[in-house]
Parts: sequence; C-alpha cells; structure tokens
Amino acid sequence: MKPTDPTLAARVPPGQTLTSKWPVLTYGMTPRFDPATWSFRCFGLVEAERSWTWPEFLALPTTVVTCDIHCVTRWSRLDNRFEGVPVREILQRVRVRPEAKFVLIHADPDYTTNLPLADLDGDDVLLAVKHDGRPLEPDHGGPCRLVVPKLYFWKSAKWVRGFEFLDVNPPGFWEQNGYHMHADPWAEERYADQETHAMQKMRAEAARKLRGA
Ligand SMILES: Nc1nc2c(c(=O)[nH]1)N[C@H]1C(S)=C(S)[C@@H](COP(=O)(O)O)O[C@H]1N2
Ligand SMILES: [Mo]
Repeated sequence: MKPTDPTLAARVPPGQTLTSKWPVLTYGMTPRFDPATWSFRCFGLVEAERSWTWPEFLALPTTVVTCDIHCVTRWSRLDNRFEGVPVREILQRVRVRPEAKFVLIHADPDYTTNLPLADLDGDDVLLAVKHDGRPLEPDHGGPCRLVVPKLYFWKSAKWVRGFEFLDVNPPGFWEQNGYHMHADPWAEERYADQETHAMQKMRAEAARKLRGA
C-alpha cells in the first residue's frame, strides 16, 4: 500500500510500504513465559546492578507511546499504541555510569541487539507489556518487549530480559548476520554489506506473511 495522503506519506521512510497487518517476525520459536521465573536484569557499567521479578516489574510506573514501526523487510505499520515501563525509569534506578556508551539488549531465546545508550535513553522508548490496549501477544514479544520507535524494528527486542551497559559496541544477533549496527530507517541503514542467508530467509518469510499465507 502506497499512501496517497501527503501527511501519511511523510511518515513512511524511503523504501517502505504500509501495512495494516502486523506480521510476526521471529528467528526461531516463541518462548514460553513463566511469571515465577521471569526477571528483568540490568548489569555492566551501572552503579546499582539489579533485577526485577515479574510482580516487581509490574509495579513500576507506566506510560503510553503511540508510534510507527518500520521493519527492515520493508513494511511499516502506523499508530501503534504501546503501553509499558519507560526505559528512563529503569535507567534512573540503576544509575548508569558515565563510561557506558552502548547497551547490549538481552532477550529470549538467545536474541541480542546492540544500541547506543543515547538511542535507548529517549522519552519514547519503553518496555511494552500492552499493544492497542491488550496484553502483548506471545508472538509479538509478550509478556514484555523493548520498543525503540526511531530505529528499524529488529532493535525492538521481543521477550526482553535485560540490559548490559558497556563502553564498547558488540554486534547483536542480526548485526552479526549483516544488519546495520545503527538502523536508522530514515537513512536506510539496513545492511552492513551483503545479504546473508539468514537475512534472505527472514525477508522471504516477511513477504509470505504480508501476502497473507
Ligand atoms: N527476541 C527476539 N526479538 C526480536 C526478533 C526475534 O527473532 N527474537 N525479531 C526482530 C525483528 S527482525 C523484527 S522485524 C521484530 C518483529 O516484531 P513482530 O514479530 O512483533 O512484528 O522483532 C524483533 N525482535
Ligand atoms: Mo525485522
């Protein structure tokens, strides 16, 4: 779908097409959530390493962010209403040390993605537990996913379990597989170099899901 309304068109980054569906893109299987063992942990270059249990996490302040999402496989979906814990509430509590410049996001099942701390530390960045008023579906990252609206959606780790604060910038899962280290959709920071096999597989799967197969 190409938007004809110019204000909508201005919200769609170059090379992207709009969809009202929400494709599921996971490398591997949707993990099972166990509220008794789930935790969210912050470690590395912080003054106060800590972790939250599921009930503790649910007691944190929440916010609502309405944002557009842009997948590197070329679909964009506008006006997603995410609700959850602002990442800044977490950053304040662990007191990030000044040497920390990057964050490696840890997620189930063995997924990682890397971000500059400056991109994680935004007022629209949250640990979402709801989408459009309903608990986040397991396939979309439920019970909790990171949402970083200004970057391609692979940086928004589903089933997020922790932040590791670092003074270096190690590539995460997709970044090791050829995706861009930064991922600004407006600059089309898609790939580092050439498509790897894993990238081709993900792109083919996304195209199939958009066709409704
Ligand atoms: N843990 C985890 N998070 C992940 C992924 C994944 O495979 N595992 N895929 C990423 C990719 S490539 C995209 S485009 C989005 C897709 O989110 P969705 O399935 O809710 O559309 O999640 C990102 N987060
Ligand atoms: Mo993606």
